[in-house]
Amino acid sequence: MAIKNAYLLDLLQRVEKRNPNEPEFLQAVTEVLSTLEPVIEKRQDLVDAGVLERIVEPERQITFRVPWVDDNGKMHVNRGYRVQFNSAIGPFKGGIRLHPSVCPSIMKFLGFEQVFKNSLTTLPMGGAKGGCDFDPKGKSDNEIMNFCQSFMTELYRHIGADCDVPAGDIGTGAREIGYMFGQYKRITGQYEGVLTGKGLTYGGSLARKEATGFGLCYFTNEMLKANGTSFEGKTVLVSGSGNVAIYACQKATEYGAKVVAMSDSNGYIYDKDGIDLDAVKQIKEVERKRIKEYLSYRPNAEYHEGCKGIWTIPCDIALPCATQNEIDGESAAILAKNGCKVVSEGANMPSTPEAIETYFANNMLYGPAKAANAGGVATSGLEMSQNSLRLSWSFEEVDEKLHNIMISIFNACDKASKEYGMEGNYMAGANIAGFIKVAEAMKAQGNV
Ligand code: NDP
Ligand code: 2IT
Repeated sequence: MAIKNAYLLDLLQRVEKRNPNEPEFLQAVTEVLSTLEPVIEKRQDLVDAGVLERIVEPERQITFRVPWVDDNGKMHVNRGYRVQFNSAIGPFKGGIRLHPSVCPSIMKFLGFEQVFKNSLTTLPMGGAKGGCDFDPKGKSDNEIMNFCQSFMTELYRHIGADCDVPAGDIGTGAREIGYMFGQYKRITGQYEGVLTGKGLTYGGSLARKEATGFGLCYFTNEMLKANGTSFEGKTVLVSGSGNVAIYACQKATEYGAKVVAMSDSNGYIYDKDGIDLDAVKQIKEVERKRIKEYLSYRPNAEYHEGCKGIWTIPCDIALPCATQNEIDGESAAILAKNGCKVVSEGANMPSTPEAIETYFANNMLYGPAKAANAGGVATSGLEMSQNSLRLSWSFEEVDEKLHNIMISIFNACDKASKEYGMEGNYMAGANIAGFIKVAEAMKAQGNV
């Protein structure tokens, strides 16, 4: 959507000038600002309070050296980050990404989006993101531990249960969180809920592992229901085969859909009989191998090199659960041409602006990441509550709270889209609903 409002255009130009060479960050800011025009027109008070100028600038960004020694005694140096974007509605909160592509632009787009996403959860969490350009692939457990300890040896001074609570993201799962938690405790002497996604024996929450994928399907199910349809009998593509993808596949299947494809960064599998999720869990969660190993469990399935081809498989519903910009305009056009009616985002910003335009031009239902994948961080919020209470809730209890949060997120997006004259545009609804709560809190707290 093009920005017409002069104030928003000027603000965007200032952001572009101040953040050159940060294409992902500018993409995320442009998308949000393009949907805020009707809010700005009604709420001059928020403009006067300088809320918008402040919301596009992180409160604090930390960059640090992460030296670690591999199993052969060789020293490596990576670069670590924590971008503490906004703490208006609660302590900073957001994941840690370990991937060679990690850079300031990616950290900042993720931190920026987290502000609005966390606001939508209804829980008191500000937005942040962190990470490192470290590649966990092919590293031994010992190397992963050495790396995580070094990373935390700097990060610990910037975080805390009431200040900033990191969690998992790409490349950071329960193993990494465990090593980081151990190092935090060792340095500070504090046993506190400073990280979420912890193991169940030391303060983790049941259902956190499943939460993003399950939440994505709970949100999508509400969106489908509101538009007179359901998952039942639908053919679904799920990209990725990591934490989010696996549990999205599981819940979509439980809802009566048939997931026929999954992927990793090397290629994708197509199983017309429906994905055997036990095989995927064994390959990815236990053996940490490549998705092409799936053929040794299901010889009749197909494997294709290259991850983009997954979007050429005919489907009713696409659930991108791998990474940013994985669906471009060309892939979106192929999805539409093949009859895909729904795209709902498990990954953060998986659709390029051209892809999003294509969804709207083809009247597809579009579940935007900030709303659709908020179940992970929402359940992190529930883990924080359990840690503070020094209690733990049953799987059913957490799952029910997660389900209710996802229903309320869908309703908030739907309501805001109607109130601001963009009915059915859940992207605008999510941005507006997420923005208003944070903006009110920023205004109330003065010019900090
Ligand atoms: P994992 O590390 O568990 O899995 C990531 C998956 O995506 C892997 O299959 C990986 O393949 C693939 N992938 C990663 N980078 C690329 C790339 N550049 N190109 C192609 N494929 C890629 O991460 P998660 O499942 O936790 O995260 C997936 C997405 O969901 C991310 O966008 C993340 O930000 C988002 N998300 C995660 C949440 C969580 O709670 N974990 C919450 C909300 C959003 P390979 O193994 O080959 O690298
Ligand atoms: O992008 C995300 O919302 C996450 N990676 C989860 C963050 C969290 O704090 O649980």
